[in-house]
Amino acid sequence: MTELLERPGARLGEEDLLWMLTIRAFEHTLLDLYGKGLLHGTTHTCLGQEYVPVAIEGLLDPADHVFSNHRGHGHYLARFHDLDGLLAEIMGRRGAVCGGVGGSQHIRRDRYLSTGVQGESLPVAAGVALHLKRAEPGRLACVYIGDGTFGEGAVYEALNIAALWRLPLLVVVENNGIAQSTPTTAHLAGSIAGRAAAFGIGHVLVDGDDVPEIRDLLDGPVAGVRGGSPLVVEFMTRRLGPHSKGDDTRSEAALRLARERDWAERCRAADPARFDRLQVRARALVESVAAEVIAREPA
Ligand SMILES: Cc1ncc(C[n+]2csc(CCOP(=O)(O)OP(=O)(O)O)c2C)c(N)n1
Repeated sequence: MTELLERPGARLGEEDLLWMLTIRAFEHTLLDLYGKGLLHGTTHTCLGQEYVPVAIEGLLDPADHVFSNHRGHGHYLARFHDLDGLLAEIMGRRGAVCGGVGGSQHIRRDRYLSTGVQGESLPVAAGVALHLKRAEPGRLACVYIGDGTFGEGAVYEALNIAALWRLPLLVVVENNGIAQSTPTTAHLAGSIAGRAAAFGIGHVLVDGDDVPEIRDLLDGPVAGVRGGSPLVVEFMTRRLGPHSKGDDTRSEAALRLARERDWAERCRAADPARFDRLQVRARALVESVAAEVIAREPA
């Protein structure tokens, strides 16, 4: 099922756009802090993919479980709107959501868990989905993975059991066309849709970035997940930044193509005054949070 969306931005709510822009500002700030030597370890930004968790969160309930991956800042922020807890976690400062021991990739909070180990979360999410089916019918487990993670065998064990036991498992695939430095065309035989079909699992392709349209498209299928029909939703998206900090191996032409397809360009074109106003707000918010967190004591 493909939806090509015509006028992204026209129906986008102010709060959703604000959070898409805030996540973007947060990610740019992280790269900036790295450049200044103020951040250590690694981090993977979701630049270009911010609309995915914002759209998905609109379909979830706080009582649903969310499992995130190495590129998870947007997943966390779209769910909790907690800029300072996450930045403090990444910087190892007081007020960090996991006391500063999890860092960028390993966050645990309420019904949210992320891991930097590719594919690790799928069997865990399937187990939680089984628990929800028994103990809290109507809730679901949502797990975000990248296209490259279809190279992990654990993904198929989880899909098999999810289909067999009719688990409320929602797999959100952020297919950004590349896994670190390997293009999807060089690592994935067949298709993600074909792999879901092999297990009798439904698949929805989202080939657009208009948040209200995406929610309209997914509303029915996600209700089906709650009733025990596991689902793979594949977003055709793009990574605007490097894999982590400065490691982008793509050609200039490929990068230009990704930038041309950036949701932000179309949102700006739809309503430049609103876009600019919210972008100023988002940047100011992140800037003030960053200044405050940098000044904190170590966690
Ligand atoms: C089991 C495992 N193998 C290798 C890695 C190193 N690694 C981190 S991210 C990544 C690529 C992931 O690609 P994809 O799933 O497409 O997600 P994307 O980075 O594009 O968001 C790799 C190989 C890892 N984290 N875990």
